Amino acid sequence: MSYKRILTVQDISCLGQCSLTAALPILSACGMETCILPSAVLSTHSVGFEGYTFRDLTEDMPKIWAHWQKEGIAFDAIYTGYLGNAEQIAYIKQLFATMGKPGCVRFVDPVMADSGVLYPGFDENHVAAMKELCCLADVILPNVTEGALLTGMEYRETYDRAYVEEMAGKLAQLGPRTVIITGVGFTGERTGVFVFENSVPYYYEHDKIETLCHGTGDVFASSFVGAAMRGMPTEQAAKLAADFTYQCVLNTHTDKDHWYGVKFETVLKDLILRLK
Ligand code: PXL
Repeated sequence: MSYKRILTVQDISCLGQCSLTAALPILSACGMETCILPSAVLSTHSVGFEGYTFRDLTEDMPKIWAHWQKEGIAFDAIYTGYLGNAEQIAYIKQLFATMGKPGCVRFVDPVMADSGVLYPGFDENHVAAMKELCCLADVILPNVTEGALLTGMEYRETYDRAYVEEMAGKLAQLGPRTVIITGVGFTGERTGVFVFENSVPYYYEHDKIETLCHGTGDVFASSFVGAAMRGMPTEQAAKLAADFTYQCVLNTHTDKDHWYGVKFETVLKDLILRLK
């Protein structure tokens, strides 16, 4: 496997085991040189905490990559997660156009909503901007809520395979070659990922652990991107990332004080073994 250089653009939630504080260690464990472009610095993530700080880094973003351009830096992949505002999303379009090596893979996790509701601070303008970004991606990784927002479909808590297939088809029409919808469960006891690549569907499920565990989407997306960039076929990488995320939740859910994040650190060694 050749040594790949990835850029990931997301916030730093100083406490919360999500976004960059999850992506950086997970991608590094996958053997990637991982460069970061922080979109904002928050004291904690925005779900379940009150009064968190938010330092917007929008202005710094183009200055940071202007320096990289002077240094002749380019990336094998660019992976975006939580972005603080629509202006940042517009910057990512420029980044996609200018900072990739030939064949650069563009992964967009359109982090903006869960369980039927938008995260604090986001509105329909954010959704519209995120939709435009998805049109430029090779791979997108929405959850069911984000999929509904991006396609204009009704959000449903329970649904059948036809609903998810329709959503995946509509998302693929935006442009990405690969659509991965996370948190897809057809019964209360099971959950999984629905992959739609070149119009071919693949569903992988495992037991659902009844818990509110924040940050699972970031753990899934980061381990998927790492595995895929090692050259693993999409279905296999999605299965590996789903299994790893499940293992992280198993490792966390009995600790009731740890509601705000996923304890992935103590099982990172298993991610490395899974990649072999
Ligand atoms: O895990 C996604 C995420 C990332 N960053 C921030 C968030 C969230 C989800 O709530 O609030 C700041």
